[in-house]
Parts: sequence; structure tokens; C-alpha cells
Amino acid sequence: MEFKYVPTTCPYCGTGCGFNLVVKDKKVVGVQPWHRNPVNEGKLCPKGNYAHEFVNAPDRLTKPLIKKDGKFVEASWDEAYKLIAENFKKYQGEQSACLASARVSNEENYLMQKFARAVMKTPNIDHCARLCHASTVVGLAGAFGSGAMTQSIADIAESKCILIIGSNTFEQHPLIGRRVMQAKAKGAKIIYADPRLTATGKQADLYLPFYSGTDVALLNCFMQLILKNGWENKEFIAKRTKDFEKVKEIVMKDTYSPANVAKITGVPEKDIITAAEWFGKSGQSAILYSMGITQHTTGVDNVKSIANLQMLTGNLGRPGTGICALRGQNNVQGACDMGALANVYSGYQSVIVPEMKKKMEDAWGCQIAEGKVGLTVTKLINALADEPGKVKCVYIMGENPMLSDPDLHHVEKGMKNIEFLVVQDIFLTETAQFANVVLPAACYAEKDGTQTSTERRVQRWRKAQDPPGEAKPDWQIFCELAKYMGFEKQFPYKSPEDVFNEIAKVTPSYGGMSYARLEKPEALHWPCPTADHPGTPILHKEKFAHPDGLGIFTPIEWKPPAEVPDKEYPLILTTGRCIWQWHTGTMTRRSPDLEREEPTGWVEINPEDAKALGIKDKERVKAITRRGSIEIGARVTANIRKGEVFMPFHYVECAANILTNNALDPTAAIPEFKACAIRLEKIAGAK
Ligand SMILES: Nc1nc2c(c(=O)[nH]1)N[C@H]1C(S)=C(S)[C@@H](COP(=O)(O)OP(=O)(O)OC[C@H]3O[C@@H](n4cnc5c(=O)[nH]c(N)nc54)[C@H](O)[C@@H]3O)O[C@H]1N2
Ligand SMILES: Nc1nc2c(c(=O)[nH]1)N[C@H]1C(S)=C(S)[C@@H](COP(=O)(O)OP(=O)(O)OC[C@H]3O[C@@H](n4cnc5c(=O)[nH]c(N)nc54)[C@H](O)[C@@H]3O)O[C@H]1N2
Ligand code: SF4
Ligand SMILES: [Mo]
Repeated sequence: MEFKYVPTTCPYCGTGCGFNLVVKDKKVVGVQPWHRNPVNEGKLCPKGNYAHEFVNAPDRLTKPLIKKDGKFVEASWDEAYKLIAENFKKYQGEQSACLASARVSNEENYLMQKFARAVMKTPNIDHCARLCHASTVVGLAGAFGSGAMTQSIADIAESKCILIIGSNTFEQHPLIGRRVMQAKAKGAKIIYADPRLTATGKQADLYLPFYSGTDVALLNCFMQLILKNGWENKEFIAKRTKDFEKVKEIVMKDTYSPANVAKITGVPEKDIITAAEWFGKSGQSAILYSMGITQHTTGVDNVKSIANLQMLTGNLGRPGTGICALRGQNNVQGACDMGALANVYSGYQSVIVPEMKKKMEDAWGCQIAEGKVGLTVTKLINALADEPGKVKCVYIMGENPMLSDPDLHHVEKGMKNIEFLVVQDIFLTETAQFANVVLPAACYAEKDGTQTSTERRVQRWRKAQDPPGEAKPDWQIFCELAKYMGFEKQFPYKSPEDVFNEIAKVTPSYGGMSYARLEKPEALHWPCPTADHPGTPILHKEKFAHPDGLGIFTPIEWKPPAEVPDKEYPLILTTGRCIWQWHTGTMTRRSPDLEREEPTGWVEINPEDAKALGIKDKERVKAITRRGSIEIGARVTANIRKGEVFMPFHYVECAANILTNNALDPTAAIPEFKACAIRLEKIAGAK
């Protein structure tokens, strides 16, 4: 039997591992290592290993569906496009909104933001980065002039001290976790700050179990200790930064003394002091962070505090240092780079700068949406729910807000208020159930394209099989729909490569890239401005990306989360993920080898809290917040600190997001998924 091997990039996390899809009789049947890929050198985590299993799931969408009398009916593409075009024309402008996707290629995200701005004439385009690293994009851009991870993944292995804060790296970015272990094997000290002793925490040399939402207090205390002991990098502060004195004034306050911060965070004073010493003295200290830092009403503050700590210690621009903001989805970095955000065109060119708007109009050959910041995902959902009629028409590609957004009862209210909804996905999701038209898309294994990983590496997807039934690649759907809308001239592409060439033309950081240059396994890191530029694995070597080249310190005071425990809701709820499942489960729950491992949700609770409530391990309990309630199995474990409970948000049958709070960070508009107040109740007679 003939097997074909097609090298491609993993469709799950932002690590960007490469593997070979194994094709037999024109169908994808397996995954095999691709040893020459430098990111993961042939190794994979379980999701990568089984990334073929959902591809030919029996319930893939294969035909367009139109809702008639409350039921979906199969339709031809022509019928679906005609109905969509008729409605989209009716709702052009700010009455409509588009949600792009961190799951699809750069080319496809670029086309969706172009479709939104050039065809729909709406500034309302955004995607799930808003729920994820919006605070990183704002916070790091404020400090350094660029919102991306500063290092390469391989570089983490060169570090001498790694502070992992708010990232369960070994479960959520396992092949980055491998680099942490390589550093540890060479003698690096690993410090882990998290309310839960996760698989990552178990490998650490020092574990700081702290309450959700107390990150700034802890980081300010580290800075106070570093300054008191003279471990700061005076030369770096003097030559490469500004506004240091403002930060010094704040962090030296008594509020941030180890004794007081031990009270705020719940971490023993002596451990805070040890952590500050290891970090301050190593000479090459790196920080890895993810959602534990970003998903807060103080998300931007948290990120800026991390930037402060790294500027204070001069741990930037050199090997083994830096800020590794671990981007989550396979192409969330790329979707942001492509301008699928409410405030920027591709390459972070601001929509409110008239020259940028003019540049895009010239490149696209038409007038585009007004140069103003559009509605973000979170604000769009609020508008739909609370201001009916403001936005009437929504086009969603590859997102499932009916399970992934906070406060699902509120999201549902919003969904019901939409007059015309189009959902383009590979499966009939919870969100698609609300659609007027569902369009069947091809998945990663069925199309060419590029995606950009957390280390800014732009890598290829390669087509391995045809899409099922009549499903089509997202990029092709945009081109065809644009034709029905009368914008054929703006969407003339014959292939994803044609789209990529336009991206390179209008996006300075991708300017020197081409499919030919991306063909080699190591691909290219942006910025890569010219055809002879080798790409940039480490940022900020000589200067920061601000016009004056300086990094900016920002003084930050600690603020508690929007909702804190009280008598009625005495515990803190934090939410997140497990290694086997992916977000709303559309792909992993259709993958038998993954679903078998964690087939439903649970709530982690400390043995002391469980005892006080009379709750036993595996017993079903009621979980209640101000937004709603669910029933869920208890997992009694000392791996979570007292006073706090944790739930994964993957499972529709016990959806954590019925409970979460949609309070937003004031600048990044990211919701507080990582802390709200909750009560657990025993269910009478439950087992
Ligand atoms: N298997 C798997 N991998 C994934 C994903 C997936 O769904 N499944 N999703 C991907 C995506 S999109 C993302 S964004 C990343 C997310 O990757 P991570 O951020 O690593 O994952 P989370 O589980 O959301 O949360 C990380 C940690 O934050 C801790 N935490 C909770 N509250 C706080 C707090 O207030 N402060 C601090 N410092 N820590 C806190 C949690 O206990 C948890 O251990 O993972 C990516 N990788
Ligand atoms: N409580 C809680 N909620 C959270 C979080 C948390 O930590 N706690 N984390 C948040 C974070 S960080 C994130 S990133 C979001 C993720 O939120 P979402 O992006 O809404 O979640 P996914 O399940 O990844 O949805 C992706 C969709 O894309 C579809 N898809 C996959 N490939 C393709 C393709 O090629 N084409 C098309 N058209 N569709 C495709 C999938 O079937 C799926 O329906 O969730 C957020 N929600
Ligand atoms: S670490 Fe991420 S990119 Fe690598 S195989 Fe696992 S899910 Fe895929
Ligand atoms: Mo994410």
C-alpha cells in the first residue's frame, strides 16, 4: 500500500510543532514525526500525535445549511451565497460585525479583515485574541513598542532562572515545556507561581502557591527585594529605559514588603525572598507567562509589571532572558499580525492614523470602513445583548463564543438578538445552532497556507487531502462571496500564495517573506522586512521598538479582581484547560484517543474546603455564581490552594462559562476568566 507523507504544522497550540500527515488512498490516516523541524525535533504532545483523528469525523460539515422554519436544510453554494449577499448588502456598515479566527491561516484572516473593512465597510472586526493575549498586545507594546514574545522557543533552554507565572506550560505548551526541562538539566532554577500545583509546578525547584489575582503584589515585592539588595541592572536602566523612578517609588512602599505581600498572596515570606534572590542574581532570567497573567480586569497591569521586572534586571535582548508570552492558539499570533483586531490593519498599523487608512485604500482599490476602532469581541457581545439593534448582522468564522465567552446566559441573549448570522466552521457548533446560514469549511489538513507561532515563526500548512463533500477552504469562500457582493476585483486570488504576496506588500514585518523562502523547515521569524533579511528570533537586542528606542517603565499598584469572595460566594473560581482537550472540544472531543482520557469536566477543590462542605471526591456538586449554576463532579486534591477552586471550560454539559464574570480590563477589554466568586453546594443524596 502506498503511503504519502505531507509535512505540515500542528493545528492546535501556538508552539508551532511540525509533523507529517500520513495519507493513504487520498485520505489522512495518521501523524508521523518530522525530525528535521527545529521547533520540536520530531517530538509531539498527545494533541499533535492525534491531530488526524477529527479530520475525517463522520459529522464534518459537508454542505451549506440554510435555516428554514427553525430547521437547517441543505443548500447549494449558489443559494447560500445569494442569501448571504442579499442580507450583507442590507446591513453594510456598522450594523454588521465579523469575527475572524485564531484557528485558520494568515491568508484567511487577512481576507476576513479585508472583507470586513473593504466589502462590509465595518470597523467591527476582532477575534478570540481578545479573550486571550489582548493584555499582552497592549501591555508589551506600551513598554517596548512591540506586543510579541521577545525570544525564540529554543532560547528558553539557555536560561539560568525561569519564572513561570500563570502558565501551565507542560500541559498547554508541552513542547515549550521541553525547553524548560533542557534549561533545568543544565542547572537553571525553575520558579513556579500559580494557585495550582500543576504538572508544570511539580517540575519546579520552588513553588509559590498564591491566590488568583494577586500577581502585581507579588511582582512588586520581587522588585522591592531586588532594589533593596542592589541586584538591579543599573546600566540597562540608565541606557535603555525611562521612567524608572516612578516605578521605584511605588514598589518601595510598605504595601509591597515581603511580610505584607505574604498576607495578600498567601505565599510564605521566606519563599518570596528566595524567589527574588534566584531571579535577581542569575544574570540570565526569563519569564514565561500565559492566561494566569492576562485574563484579568488588571491584565494590562500584570503584563506591564512583568515588563518592569525584566527592565529592572536587564533581562531583555540577550539569549536566555526575555518575556515569553506564550500565545495560545496555533495562529493567534498570525490573526493579530493580519489585522483581525478592532484597532489595527495588518502589521499593527493603526486604523485611526489617516495615512494607514489611505495606504490600505490604495492597495485594495476601494473605499474602506471609517478609520475608527471597531467593537471588540467582548464589546460586541455586550452590544448584542444589551443594545439590541445596534449590530444586526454577524459573520463568524472558526469561533465558538457560545461556549468560550464569559457569562453564557448573557452571550445567548446576544445571539438571539442577531437578525442575520453566518457561521463558517468545520463542525455544527453550539454557536452555529443560532445561525441563519452555516458554511462548511476545509480544515488545516485540506488547504495550503501559513500560520505564525508564538515565537513569530511563520510556517507552512500543506494540503494532504480534499475537503469532505462540498466543504471549501475559508480563503476560497471569501473570494467567491466577494464576487456575489460585487467585489471580485478586490479578491482576485487563485491560491493562498497570491494572498500571501499581497500580505507581504502591505505588512512591513512580513515584507521579505515568500512561500519560496518559507519552504525550508526552519521557516522565518518576523520582523523580516526585506527579501535578503534573515528574520529576527530575538527582539530588542540593541533598542526597543519605540521611536526613541527606550523601554518605558509604568508604575503599577495592585488592585483586587472585580469580584472577590464574600459570605454568599466564599470561594475563588479560576478556570482553564487540561492537556487532552482543546477549548470548546469541537476537535478533541471528536478524537477518540483524547476524549477517552478526560471525557467530562470537574471542579478541583482543596481537601480542607471539601471537608468543611462535606464534599467527597467524585461526588456531584452544584456550583453557583451570580451569573448561573451548573452541576459537576468534585475532584478533591491538595494540588489546589485552600480557598480556591478550578474548572476546565471544555465541556458543554458542565460549561464553566455559565459561571464566569464578563468584567473587562479597561484598556484591553479582556474578561476576568481567572477569578470570580463562587459557592459550592452539596446536592442532597448525590454520590
Ligand atoms: N491542551 C490544551 N493546550 C492549550 C489550549 C487548550 O485548550 N488545551 N489552549 C491554548 C490557548 S488558546 C491558550 S491561551 C493557552 C493557555 O495556556 P495557560 O495559560 O498555560 O493555561 P490555563 O489553564 O488557561 O491557565 C494557566 C494557569 O494559570 C493559573 N492561574 C489561575 N489564576 C491565576 C492568577 O490569578 N494568576 C496566575 N499567575 N496564575 C493563575 C491556572 O491555575 C493555570 O495553571 O493554552 C494553549 N494550549
Ligand atoms: N472560562 C474560560 N473561558 C475561556 C478561556 C479560559 O481560560 N477560561 N480562554 C479563552 C481563550 S484564551 C481562548 S483562545 C478562547 C478560544 O475560544 P474559541 O476560539 O471560540 O474556541 P475554539 O473551540 O478553539 O473554537 C474554534 C472553532 O474553529 C473551528 N475551526 C477549526 N479549524 C477551522 C478552519 O480551518 N476553518 C474554520 N472556518 N473553522 C475552523 C472549530 O471547529 C471551532 O468551532 O476561549 C476563551 N475562553
Ligand atoms: S505542543 Fe502544541 S504545537 Fe506541539 S504538538 Fe502539542 S499541541 Fe501541537
Ligand atoms: Mo487563547
